[in-house]
Amino acid sequence: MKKALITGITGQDGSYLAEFLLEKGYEVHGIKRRASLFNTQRVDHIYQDPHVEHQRLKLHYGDLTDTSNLTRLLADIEPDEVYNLGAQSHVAVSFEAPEYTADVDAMGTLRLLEAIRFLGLERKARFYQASTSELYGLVQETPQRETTPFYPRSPYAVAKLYAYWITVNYRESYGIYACNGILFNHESPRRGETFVTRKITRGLANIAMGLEPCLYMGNIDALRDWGHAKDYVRMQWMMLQQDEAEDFVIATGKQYSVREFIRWTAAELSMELEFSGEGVEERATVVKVDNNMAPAVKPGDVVMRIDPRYFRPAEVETLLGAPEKAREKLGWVPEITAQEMCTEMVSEDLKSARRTALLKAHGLELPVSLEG
Ligand code: NDP
Ligand code: GDR
Repeated sequence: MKKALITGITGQDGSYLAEFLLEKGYEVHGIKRRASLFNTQRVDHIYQDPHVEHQRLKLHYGDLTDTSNLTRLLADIEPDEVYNLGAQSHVAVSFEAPEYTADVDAMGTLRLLEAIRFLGLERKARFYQASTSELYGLVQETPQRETTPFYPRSPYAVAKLYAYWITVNYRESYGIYACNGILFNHESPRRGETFVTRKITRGLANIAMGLEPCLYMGNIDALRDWGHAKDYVRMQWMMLQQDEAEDFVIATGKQYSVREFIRWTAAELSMELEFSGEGVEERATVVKVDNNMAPAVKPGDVVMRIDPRYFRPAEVETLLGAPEKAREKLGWVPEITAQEMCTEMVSEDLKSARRTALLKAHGLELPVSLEG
């Protein structure tokens, strides 16, 4: 039975990858951080009681900032595949916590690679690094492919640039099977609530049910190439099954604006929006609505405004990937479109908003976090 170790198993991708590998028959080990509240919601449905025999999902406490912890876990587990998905992954937060972001995202990658080398696991453990389209930042070529020069625009992207090159360097220096997946944005109902797509689907679903008054956004002109996390974790595994380790761009090759994503979400909730005003004065007003879907909304309601606190000190305005290498060499094509993904996300967030609204109607008020 193959063994995989996933850092970041409690995150969006980690949870889908764990499901995928369990289905393939792997023994899956994941590193979770100690937190003062439970933080395993995304993997609770695949949790296996450690008291039961032949249990194949095993969670270990750990942290990418802790060298001895990582080294000990690698020595104990001796994994065939290591997926380094753990990261401080929020671009805007990286401007607030640049040093921590570098420690986890850049040095954390080095710590893992060094542990593999130190333990003599170079020939056994294959290594996947969660690289990112943020490396392209201020884009030098459109669409972006494996050969496009990098120009990172945030502490997050600079840290990930180090991680990218140290992965290449350990492959070339020590013969480790190590590769970078340069993944463009990918989302799902499990996406963290403060990333833009989930903020929109959750926020507008809450507004539809009267749980939030208005959505406050940053740069809604930003253009992204959005795919579904389920399609992208399949590719992470495929990259480790080749004869030679190589780096791949993973993207859909289609691009939309944040504004378009707001329109799609509103349409899923039966709201037709009109955008008016410019710059920080821009707003979205409801012109038509079906109250069976969105009982708390009426025509004339302003459901989106701009709040400059969501602008970034340096912005990545546009990203569009060219996934030809992945298609030609690995036969990978994304199966879920951005619109289908939006439909799924809205449906899940609406279910949750309806549950909260129902409880509220019965006097069981639950706090709704409005933090963006
Ligand atoms: P998430 O933010 O959902 O998950 C990040 C994971 O990393 C969580 O499990 C988190 O733990 C863990 N983590 C954070 N800090 C540490 C630390 N110090 N030590 C150990 N683990 C830590 O990210 P995604 O699942 O969306 O992304 C997975 C990876 O892919 C990340 O590296 C991200 O940068 C990269 N990426 C993501 C893209 C996307 O569009 N989603 C695109 C390209 C790259 P906890 O749950 O406790 O917070
Ligand atoms: P990104 O994702 O920065 O591309 O990083 P995010 O969803 O945070 O932002 C996408 C774009 O939307 C604009 N935006 C807003 N973003 C957020 N979060 N909140 C807002 O209110 C808002 N308004 C507009 C942003 O400015 C940006 O242009 C994600 C992460 O998953 C990274 O870890 C990963 O590496 C990259 O995708 C690829």
